[in-house]
Amino acid sequence: MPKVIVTAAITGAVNTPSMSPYLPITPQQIAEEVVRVYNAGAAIAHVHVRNPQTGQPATDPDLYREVATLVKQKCNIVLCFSTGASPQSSTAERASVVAALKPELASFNAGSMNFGIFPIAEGISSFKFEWEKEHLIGSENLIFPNSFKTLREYSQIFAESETKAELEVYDAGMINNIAFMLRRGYVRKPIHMQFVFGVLGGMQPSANNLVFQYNSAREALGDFTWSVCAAGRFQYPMCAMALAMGGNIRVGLEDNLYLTKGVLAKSSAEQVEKMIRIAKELSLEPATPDETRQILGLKGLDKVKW
Ligand code: KMH
Ligand code: ZN
Repeated sequence: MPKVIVTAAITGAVNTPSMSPYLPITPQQIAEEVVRVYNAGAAIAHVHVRNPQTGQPATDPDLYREVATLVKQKCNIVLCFSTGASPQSSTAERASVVAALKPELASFNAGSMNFGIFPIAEGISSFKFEWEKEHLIGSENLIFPNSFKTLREYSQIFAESETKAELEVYDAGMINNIAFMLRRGYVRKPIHMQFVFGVLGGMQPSANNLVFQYNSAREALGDFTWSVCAAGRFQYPMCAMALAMGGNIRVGLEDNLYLTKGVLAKSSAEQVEKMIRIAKELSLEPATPDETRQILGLKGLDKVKW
């Protein structure tokens, strides 16, 4: 049967502790979640880290190392660290995890954009931690910076670390940025992209937009591997569309806190199980981590620094 790569985005940097008691915060909690999604059939865990006391998004490579070391004792899942981190972090801080730990795979955001998460604050009556309100409200005036200089600098860090880029694409113009990076040799084929839908400031989730992104990428880049993620309730339908189109999928509490309408997911693993049920109905099998390494051309777990 054809294989589908299922990624679980464990915690992210958008959602805050007041939104769900199930959001993993400490390295221990994050690592336990990674093992849960592995057991549910995910081949990649997309990992952000947080301040263990407050849950505030963090970039400290030592926190990532703690997660990775705990995970390695239990399973061989592919770890995809975030260099998006939180849009509030500096670009140098965001990339520090790649230079320090040299992971097999890491996110690489393919352009700058508005990144509005302030409307989420309207639905929250009380905050557990002081930082949460400003984190959300402040995003009204926030640009997620990924200038061409940053793209060039990140490319160099990724190349030196032999880390494959998972190129995050939120908008049609970012496909053009990737074409530019290919022409300049910043990135090399085969390239892997994550089409992201539903961020306020990026493309909104719809069948038309997914087909448009896919066709635009084919026209501009030729061959590539790809995956889809979408914010909130669009997570499942957009992933289902990706499955039908031969793409890979990402679920997880980073993108959506719910399992069904009004029911919080107790773990990203529940979302993985749900999408794998749907995939199997479509005669698709989840790829194992080692099959994923082969499909994406990753360097292997023996070449990481943890
Ligand atoms: N936060 C998501 C919308 C990253 O971590 O670099 C996309 C993402 C990017 O996961
Ligand atoms: Zn992320």
